[in-house]
Amino acid sequence: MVIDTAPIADAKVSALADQFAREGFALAKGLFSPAEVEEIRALFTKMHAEGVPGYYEPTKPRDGVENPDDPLFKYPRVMMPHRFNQRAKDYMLHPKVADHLRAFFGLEPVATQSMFYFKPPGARGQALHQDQFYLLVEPGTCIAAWTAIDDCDAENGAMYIVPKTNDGPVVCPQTADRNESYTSHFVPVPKGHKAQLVEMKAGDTLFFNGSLIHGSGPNRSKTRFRRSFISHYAAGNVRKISSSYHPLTRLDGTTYEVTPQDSGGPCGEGWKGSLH
Ligand SMILES: O=C(O)CCC(=O)C(=O)O
Repeated sequence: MVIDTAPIADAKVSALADQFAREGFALAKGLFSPAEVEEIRALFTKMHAEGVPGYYEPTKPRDGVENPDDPLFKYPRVMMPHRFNQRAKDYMLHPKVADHLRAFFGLEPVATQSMFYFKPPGARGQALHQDQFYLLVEPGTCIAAWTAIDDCDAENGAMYIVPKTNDGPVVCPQTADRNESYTSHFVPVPKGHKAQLVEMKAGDTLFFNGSLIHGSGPNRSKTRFRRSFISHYAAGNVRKISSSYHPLTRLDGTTYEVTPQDSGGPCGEGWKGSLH
């Protein structure tokens, strides 16, 4: 399968860049072709069936999920697949994603992270949070590219974003409701703002700023997965980032070394080791 490298109309990208600057997010509809979505879905279905020794083992507890009856026990997230799978790396460095990131950062981007979420029926979501709390990119912030691999809506645990929180501070989180969220951190919606559900079709990519408050609720569907391929990026002038994201990857696929972040961020050092 060939990744689609056809250039995107500049006007389309710059309209999204205006929205991204104003509101901290932008939704690029149909950025990944149906064939690309199918390839990503098949890639991770195979990985789930076979595992990746040392990196991803479907029956090995992860994300603090120890209960075999928890849907996330059988379907944990795949973290950093670009480190051991070339196709995952190719998709993290997708030229269409890169075109958008250049417009949003105003600089050449570098990739910091990739992930795949299966979010099977009955799985808990991820409470509202800010990515920059974990990545601690300096200078500036990170940007996420969250691509839907299934159609997503309120029932199967689509994303929530809180528009215009990108200009607010990164805050020390409160404790999340672990019945609803498999992660422990929760950032409340600030006064005067409102969380907004983002319904998406498979192949749509939601870009959001590292300070933007976002998360998702549980998958309440009995039958539908809510799979997503997620990557994070920093601008190419990044000097520091939390050590778990090292090394970074340039768009040409080469390794980019930067200094580990020495600050613990707004909570100090105590939170380190908590999940993103
Ligand atoms: O996919 C989700 O449910 C949450 C993902 C997320 O918030 C993130 O990657 O930062």
